[in-house]
Amino acid sequence: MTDCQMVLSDFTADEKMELESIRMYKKELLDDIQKLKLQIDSVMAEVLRFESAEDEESRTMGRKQFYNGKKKFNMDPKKGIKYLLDNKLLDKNAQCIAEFLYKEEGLNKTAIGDFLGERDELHLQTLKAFVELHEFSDLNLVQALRQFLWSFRLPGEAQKIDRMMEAFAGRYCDCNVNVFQSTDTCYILSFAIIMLNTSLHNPSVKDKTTLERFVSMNRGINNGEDLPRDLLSKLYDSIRNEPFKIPEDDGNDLTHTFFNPDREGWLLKLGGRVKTWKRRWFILTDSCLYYFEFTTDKEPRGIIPLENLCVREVPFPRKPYCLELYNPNSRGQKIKACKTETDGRVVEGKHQSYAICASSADERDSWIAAIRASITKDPFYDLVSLRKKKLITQNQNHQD
Ligand code: 4IP
Repeated sequence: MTDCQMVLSDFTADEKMELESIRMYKKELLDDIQKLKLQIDSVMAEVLRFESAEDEESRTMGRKQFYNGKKKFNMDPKKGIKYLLDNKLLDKNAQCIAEFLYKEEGLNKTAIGDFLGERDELHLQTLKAFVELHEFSDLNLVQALRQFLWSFRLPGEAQKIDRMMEAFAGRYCDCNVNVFQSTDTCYILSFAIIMLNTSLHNPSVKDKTTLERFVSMNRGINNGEDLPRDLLSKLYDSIRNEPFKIPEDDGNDLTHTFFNPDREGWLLKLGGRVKTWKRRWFILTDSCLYYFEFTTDKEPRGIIPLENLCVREVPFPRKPYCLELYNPNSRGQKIKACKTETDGRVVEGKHQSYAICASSADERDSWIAAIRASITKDPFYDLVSLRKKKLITQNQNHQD
């Protein structure tokens, strides 16, 4: 006989009834608990349904905001990135921004180039991180340049180009340690290749660079030594056989040109034959001055190539802040320019000089400075010659 049976048999009839009622009560409680559990489960399922609907809604909102951010970026890269950061759609660090620029589809490559070319700290770090996302190991310089120049569009400004090509050369040399003696060599050769590409594939360049000229142009750039002819010849053939593919976001070179002006703004211009002042929207880019009737016009009303021209301050009655564009070598002759007549015909300009009026002395002086810089500027030439000078001085110091 067990202890339990012994104990049970010791209970009185009343006690047994009480025990039975406790058992019943326990069972009822367990049933209630079970019911409550079921109710809790169904409430939880309901809550989850709500939460996931809310999540979905906020995901849709997030997606919408992200899409808006991309659109803003394509119109104004700085504003676009700020919007994405403010709305916590991108983390505020260079690595995240660089990955966004490198991987995200549908971004305008001109806008990427503009963003990467800026000089502020975040932009510089982003450029560094962006370049490091490129893998150049075991690629020759042309292959690496093809990859790099396809990932964004080089901006038109010399300083921006310089920073980007410097970053490219650094990355290429890190990935291919024994190819060049210094990053400057890589930098100079990269420019030589870009120029070779223009020479071989731009139909307006008549005098095509030969392999011999390409080799001789690059004499002594490897810290005073020549690069192996075999290497240069391979690079030359690669470019000759296949030009660089440059991203064309809008498929319109002119639009691109006007997207990256050196300066733009409203000015008054004096007519050529009829001396009336007209308010025109001026854009200075690529050593040309364009003027439009409206900022939104696609086609300029007039184009003035600045080659061979000079600019100076000039006084005009009742127009105190004027500048003049003139040709110092052929006074009295017409300046080479073109304009669109009101009937749409493009004709030669008829100005012997252009009188242009700004709204303040400061504005006039800024335009004069910008025009001067544009006239004398040949970004590629200047950048490369600076770098070559640096290499030569380094070598001389080395030999001394
Ligand atoms: C016109 O005067 C305008 O000033 C033109 O400027 C100017 O052409 C014409 O010069 C001048 O005759 P009216 O409109 O009063 O006739 P825009 O083309 O900006 O309207 P430019 O060459 O300055 O563009 P000529 O040289 O085309 O006659």
